[in-house]
Amino acid sequence: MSVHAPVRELGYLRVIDEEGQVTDSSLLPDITEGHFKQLMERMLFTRLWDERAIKWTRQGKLGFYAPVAGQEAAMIGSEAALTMDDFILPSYRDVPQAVWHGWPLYQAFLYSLGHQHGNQIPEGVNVLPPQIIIGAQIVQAAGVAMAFALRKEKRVALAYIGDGGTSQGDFYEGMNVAGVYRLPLIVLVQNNQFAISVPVEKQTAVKELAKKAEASGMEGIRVDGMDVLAVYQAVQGAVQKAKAGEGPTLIEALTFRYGPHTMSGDDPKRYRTKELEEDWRARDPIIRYRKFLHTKGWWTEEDERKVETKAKDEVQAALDRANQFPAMSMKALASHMYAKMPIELADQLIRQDTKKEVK
Ligand SMILES: Cc1ncc(C[n+]2csc(CCOP(=O)(O)OP(=O)(O)O)c2C)c(N)n1
Repeated sequence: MSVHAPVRELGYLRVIDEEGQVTDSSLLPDITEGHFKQLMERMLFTRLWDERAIKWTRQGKLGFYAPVAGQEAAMIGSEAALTMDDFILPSYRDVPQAVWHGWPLYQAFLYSLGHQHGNQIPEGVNVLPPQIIIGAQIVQAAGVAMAFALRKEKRVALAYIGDGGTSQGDFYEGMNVAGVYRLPLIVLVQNNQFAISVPVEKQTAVKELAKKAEASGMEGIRVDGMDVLAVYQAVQGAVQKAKAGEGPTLIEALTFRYGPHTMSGDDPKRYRTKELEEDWRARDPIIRYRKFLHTKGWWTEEDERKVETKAKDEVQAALDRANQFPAMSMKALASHMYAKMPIELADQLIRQDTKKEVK
């Protein structure tokens, strides 16, 4: 069983504490009341959507699903610090950021159902399909950032990766290129403490993942990933720096996923203690941010109800729309991959068709 240093003993950027109290008012982002509220609306919507998606996966209404509860501050705070012109490269868990950045929710459900239309990101939406290959998005993100630099466009690429992903070769390769060419890249590491069942201290020897930035000659920042304002501030600073031509940043957000790794049979009880889970739940990003908004007088029961109704309706409507798509054929899975279908694959498809006829 893993032993973790309590997060509060480690050095990191934090704007509000667990009680919603501001730690240092000079750290508060310079944004409007509406913008402060929007962070709450999006985190709450995401939590409710996650609850539905978990339920629907259990009922067989969705396919692949990676729960996000606990990580909303890291996800929503980082996306909110971008402009829609900036580019997001998500991993399989980073569906909320991709959706808030313009990927239609019904397509996210089609992705979950394994339908190819899910990954056909609409023209003008600056998001790549969620990456399943751990670490591969960091190399791609360095490429996207290089394109922005070559075209002299004031845009950044933001790539998401987990703690486990920072042990992959692709992570180091992408970081190295970004560092040496001073590319407008932000790598946001959501350190949720586990790579499936492997605790972070068992898969990498460095204590602070932010230090992995040093080897690439880039700045590394550590933030409280349960504090949406800390994440927002760190990413916004990194965006400004990148757009001023001052290079890439690695941000490590300390967070926790409450649920299983994915809905495909993972049981966190086998590798995490109840105490550890309770310790992290006490830092919940939504509860603490709600307290902060209450002290400002910016959040009411009515605001809460409105988001609940909106989430319920929109998430259901998105699933209904996804369900209207005709199921994909086995042939469609392979047909667009090759100019000339390999004989083994053609053979399998013929057998598949014959099996159906026999039934
Ligand atoms: C290259 C590669 N190796 C292994 C896997 C199998 N795999 C899927 S998720 C995962 C753990 C990733 O953990 P982490 O990077 O911490 O991200 P998290 O799921 O916690 O968000 C692994 C090993 C994979 N998808 N790709």
